[in-house]
This record gives sequence, structure tokens and C-alpha cells, in this order.
Amino acid sequence: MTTPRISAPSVEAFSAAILRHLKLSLGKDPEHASLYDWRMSLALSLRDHVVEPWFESTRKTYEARGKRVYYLSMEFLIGRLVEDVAVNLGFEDIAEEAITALGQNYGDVVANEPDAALGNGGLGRLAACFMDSLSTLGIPAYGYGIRYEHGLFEQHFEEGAQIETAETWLSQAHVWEFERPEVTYPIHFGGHVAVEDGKTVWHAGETVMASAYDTPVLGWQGRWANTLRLWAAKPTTNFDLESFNRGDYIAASAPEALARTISRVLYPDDTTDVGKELRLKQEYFFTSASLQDLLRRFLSEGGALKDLPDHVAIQLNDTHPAIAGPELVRLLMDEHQFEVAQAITTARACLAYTNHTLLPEALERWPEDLFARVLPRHYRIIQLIEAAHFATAGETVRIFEHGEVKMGELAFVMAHHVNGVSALHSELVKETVFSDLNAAYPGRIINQTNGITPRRWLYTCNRPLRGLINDTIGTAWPDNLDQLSGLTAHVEDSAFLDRFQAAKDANKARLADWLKARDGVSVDPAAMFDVQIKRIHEYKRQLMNLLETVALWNDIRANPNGAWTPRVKLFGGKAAPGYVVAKEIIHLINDAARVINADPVTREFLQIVYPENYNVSMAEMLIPAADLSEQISTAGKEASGTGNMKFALNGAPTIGTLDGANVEIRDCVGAENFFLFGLTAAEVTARRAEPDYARTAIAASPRLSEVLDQIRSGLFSGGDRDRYVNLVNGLYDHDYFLVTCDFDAYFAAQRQVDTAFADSRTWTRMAALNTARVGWFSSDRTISGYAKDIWQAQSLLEQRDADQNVA
Ligand code: CR6
Repeated sequence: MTTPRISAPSVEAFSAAILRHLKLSLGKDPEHASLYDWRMSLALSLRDHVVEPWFESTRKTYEARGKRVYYLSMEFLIGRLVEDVAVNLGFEDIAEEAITALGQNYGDVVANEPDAALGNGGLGRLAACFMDSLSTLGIPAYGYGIRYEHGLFEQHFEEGAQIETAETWLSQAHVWEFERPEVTYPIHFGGHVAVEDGKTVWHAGETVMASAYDTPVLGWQGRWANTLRLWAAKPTTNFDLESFNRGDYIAASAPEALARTISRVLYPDDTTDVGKELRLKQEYFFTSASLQDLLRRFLSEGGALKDLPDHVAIQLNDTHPAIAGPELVRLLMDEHQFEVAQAITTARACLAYTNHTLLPEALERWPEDLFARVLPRHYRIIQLIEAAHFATAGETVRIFEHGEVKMGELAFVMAHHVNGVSALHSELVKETVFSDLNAAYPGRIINQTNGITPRRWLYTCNRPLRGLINDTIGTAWPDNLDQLSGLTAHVEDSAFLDRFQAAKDANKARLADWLKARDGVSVDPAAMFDVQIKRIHEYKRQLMNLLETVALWNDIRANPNGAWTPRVKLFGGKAAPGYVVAKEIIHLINDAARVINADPVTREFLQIVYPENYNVSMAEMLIPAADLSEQISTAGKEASGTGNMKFALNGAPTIGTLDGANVEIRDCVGAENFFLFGLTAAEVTARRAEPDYARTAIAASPRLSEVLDQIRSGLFSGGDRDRYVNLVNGLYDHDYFLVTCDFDAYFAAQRQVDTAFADSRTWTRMAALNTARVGWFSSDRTISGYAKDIWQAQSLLEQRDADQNVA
């Protein structure tokens, strides 16, 4: 099943298509076309080839009348699509040759596309990888989310401090989507609930319309294409003509402005809860629209609602769409005359929930009064759900508690399965946050370890390595990633290792050129590229990395003639705008970079680089170029991680703790190919119970004490002793994430890395073994697991191929 399904045009025909779009869609002639015009024409020419497979998949989906998967997610962190589509169509070379023949640089044209940044981090990127795998596997599926006008904010550094500005991806036409003005649903808020003629009726106070925009998601080799349907909020009436005629132009536009607020911005919070009414409205907005849409589809095909669970699998990506439980019950009861018990049973048989964090502040809770005001009908339905839950499971776990509605508990109770995202995380879900619910509903919690799409995260972003793999084991691996194990047989072959290293060097040189061109920063590609890229969070411990960097600097200064392994410490990531400590950490990294990078004594051995505005495209540049992957979270805090998988796949060994999917990565690559350090999750818990654990650890570590004193003295802040006083005191007084306790172990592990890296042959072998052994982390494997264990959904590829052969 590896033959591409799309017949490729000739380069000439494709060039002609690009020129046609340039003229007829963009209204430009080649002499006056900008990079933007070329990119749009290329995208439109590619899109022309996506539509047919998309129609065909949709037709097959309708014909099969089987299970459809609905993936509800507040975030889809898609990134750029031009190259993605070209690769999946199998047209990459044709596209590049055509663009080159037209006198343009393909890389520049591709890079002109803004990232679709409709997500914060791992959770949103996971949703994008899942959509890719669902299409590659030919499982009929719809992604449902919000079409934010402004994606994740843009990050700038001013004197080293993070400044945020609005992201504006929709200021240019988004060619990949198709507007569906005919697909709209009313979404109600507020008002009151009354009983009329024995029937409960919700008289809403406010209504907005949800309007659909569809993006086809093409799978590998164009075999299948599912739909990503994003909802935009629109007013029920656009315009208040009466006010306008009175000359009150602001009042005239008020309905529109109010409604649009709902899909205006992505909340820039990664794992912390925001207690905002608007956020609750956003969640209900897209969840209700999605459920109304899937019910409409089901009913239009003549389905009987009692059979809904045989046809519909709804996956809740975190608690953000947890209102789906009561909303589905509401739709079944209020619009389709179901009894309470039957409505709850039917809804639960459709719903499953993925938990992505144990951090208590990230499990959503809404104040009851706010909730009852915004969603009065749902408030009552949740009371019914809680009563039904008490009747089966007893009253140990409540959904309403301390004046709040607990969305984690609600999602759990209304789901037939609940899954964690790595083996360790799923066990901790059972033992900690949901231990009582686990006892009440044994077997409901299962594990599905996260995965990543190898099409984007190796095939496309790492062409040199792709070439080597193709030459070594053939070309069947991108949708069968276990085949990478075939590389293992070659790791003793020096010609293979030479090429593996050459691929890494080429990626490092590309990154060096990019940093020079974009930021004017020079880095030495011969140095070790040690990379930590992810959201800035205390539990991810970028601070520990920085402290180790300063300690290393001190050691080099004390012995400048030592045999130091040259390193570039690369950081990338954004802090939530309201997260003060995270922003202080960014500031400190940049402050330290300024001082350390200017030191002539250490310059040839140590450099800190922090390019601003980290995003998916930057990750695609940085990951293939990394020598070392930093996965150093406090054990028990990183639910899974997915960056860790991308680095290993691209041949960067990990320095890391036994946390999240690190544990499984280490099992796969072998302990000897992974730099492990630090307390385990159980030890973390025990250590926290010890009095004064942080002060004890600092006192026992002269290196750490010196670094903390340096920061406090104002060494990195131009003599300003106040700038980092909270950050440093925080480590002494409430080092919840045990930076101080793991510091020495981390420093020692880094010195093992130094030694290992200095032996370049052994290092390359280790890197190659990482690539060879992480095929299991393909999101195709993850999605197959969800399909089998949770959704009972089938691939339609074989059936489609069989039909075609008969025809
Ligand atoms: N922040 C986890 O922290 C996990 C992703 C995807 C996260 C991270 O470890 O890999 O989800 N959690 O499962 C949340 O967003 C709540 C994340 O991205």
C-alpha cells in the first residue's frame, strides 16, 4: 500500500499551473510578483491536487457508515502547510523544480508562509500530529476547534525581557481553508431555565453563531484526507442599522464586535488555569457547535440516536471541551426527548477524555456562580450527572466542590475511557489526581503514550538524514516507522556513521546560516549544540540548565587551558504573559548570555543563544541540528513530552530525568545511549517532605552556592541586585521543583556528556542508535492504539483500495 495515489504532473505543467494562479488568482504578472505572490500561487497549485482525494475520502466515509472519530481540541498547532502538502502529495521535487525554473528560491518561498499558531505547545502540536496520522491511516475523522483570529502571541526581547505582540496570521489570506457560510449553528449563553408544560426550557440571554471553515488534512502519499473544521464566531445580526442611521457608528457595530470576541484570541496559557468568563464561553462555543454538527450529520444519514455510540467516537483533548458531556445530554434530552438516564448513558458511550497534566492548577475549575450564569441549563444537567454518578459510585468524589465545578471530574465521569499520555503519567493519574475515581470505575483509566508524525518531524525537516535512511533501508519507513530498526545493523559500519555525521553537520551548518541571517548571531557548527526548546515553566527547569551553564563558565574560567568540549547552549520558548517567574527566567538567560558570550576567556568553549519567537517552524530547523536534547523536568511533572521524541528521532541523545515519555524513550534506545540523572518521582515526593531540603542542597554544593551568589550580586544584571532577588530567594525558600536537589547530579551528567561527545565516533553511533530505536514513537502507533482501545474505529484504506480494484 505504498504506491502514491496521486498522479504527479510534469514540472512544466506544474510551472504553468503556478503561473496561471499568479495571473488569475493573485492578479500579478511574474515581473511584479512578490515572494508572497509566488508562495500563494504555489500553495493554490498544490491545493488543486488535494481536493479530489479529499472528496473521495469523504465519499468513502459516507458510504462506509462506520465509526467516525471526532477530535475536539482547543488547540491545533499546525505550523506551515506548503511543504507538508507537497511532501504528502509526493510532489516535493516537482514543486521545487518548478519554482526554481520560475527563478525563485524554493526555501524562501516556503518560508514566506506564516505559522498557523493555533496552539500553545505540546497539547496543540499533538493534535496536529494526530490529524496527520488519522489521515495517513485512513480513519474517518474530523478535527474540531476554534479559528482564532490571533494565534499564539509573538515574542520579542527588549533588553532581554519578553515582550508580547499580537500574532496576525489571518491578515493574509489563508489558502488552505474553505469557508462554509452555509454551515452555521446558534450558540446560546446566559438567560434562565424554566419548566413549561413539564418540560425544561432554556431561555438564552445571548446568542452567537458558529460558522465553519474547513481545511483538508492530507495523509501520507495522498491516500486519504480528513477535515479539520474550525469555528469562527459571528453575530446573529451583523449590523444595527438603526443606530447607524442615528449616527452612532460604534453602537451599530457592537453586535459584531461582541460576538467576534469569542474567536478572537488563543489564550496564551500553557498549563495554568485562567478563570475567565470568555474562556468558558470559548470552550462551550466550539464544543456545542461541534456536537450540533456531528448530530446533524448523523441524523441526515437516517441514524437513530440510540445507535449514536456505534457511529460516533468523540475524543476530548484535555478538559477544555469537557462541557461536551452535559451538552450532549442537553441536546439528547431537550431536543430529542431522551430520558435523563438514557441520555447520560448514550453520551458516555460516545465520549472519551485524555488527561494531559497532573499539575493541580491546570485541572480546570469554574466558580459555580459564573458557571450557572453563563450556562444555566448545563449547571442543572451537571447536577443530574452528579446524582447519577453518586448512585453508581457513592459520594466520595463530587463534581461540585468548594463552590466550584470541577471539569476533570466531570470529564472523567462522562467518559467511557480516560487516558494518560505516557506509561508513567497514566500510572500517576491512577494513583494521584483520580485515585478515588479509579477505584469507583476500575479499568476506565488506560494509557496511550504520545507520538509524533515522522512525515513532518524527520522526512520533511531533515532531508540529509532522510536521504541516508532511504539509501540504507529503503523508502517504506515514513508510514512504518518500526522499520528504522533496520538501521541498527549499520551502526558498526564506518561509512554509514560518516554519512550520519555528515547529515548532522549539514543540519548544523544550515542552522548556523539561519541564525546569522536572522539574528546576526555567529555560532561554531563544530561545537556541541545543546538544545532546550519548549514552553518556559518552572517544572521544565530551564533555570537549572542556566545555572549549570554559569557553573560551567566558572569552571572554564578557573582552568582556561583545560580540554573543554565546546558547547552552544540553545534555548527557545515563550512564557505565558502573566507568568512572572517564567519571564524572570527568560530575562536571566538573556542577561547571562550577554555577559558570558562577551567573555574572551571562555568564548571558544561556551556560548548561549536564545532566538526570539520560538515556534513550530523554528523547531523544524533546530531539532535536526541538535546534538543533545534537554529533557530535565522534575520527575512526575511532565506528563509525556513530545519534543523528547523528535530529538531522539533526529539523532540527538537525551540528557534527562525519569519523567513522562523519557522513561519509555530510555527503554527503547538503551540506558547506555541516554544520560540519566536526578530524583525519581517517588524520591521527589519524599524529598519535599524533608525540612529545609533546598537550603541543605545548596549548602552541600559549593558550585551551586557560587552561581546563586553571582546572580544575587548583580553580576549578570549590570549591578542591579534586585532584578533576580525573588528568583534566587525562591530557590532557597520554596524550591518546589527541586532545582537545587537535582543540580549536582545534572552537572555531573553534563560532564559525562562532555566526555562522550569528545569521542566523536562513539557519539555518532549513540546518535544513530537513537534514530534506529525510536520508531515506536510514531503517532501512527499512538492513533492505532486509540482506534483499537478507545474508539473501535477502522481504517477504510483497504476497503477503498478493494473497491477501486473491482472498478
Ligand atoms: N503542556 C504536557 O505538559 C504533553 C502534552 C501533550 C501537556 C506535555 O507533557 O506532552 O500536554 N499538557 O500530551 C497540557 O497541555 C495540559 C503540554 O503540552
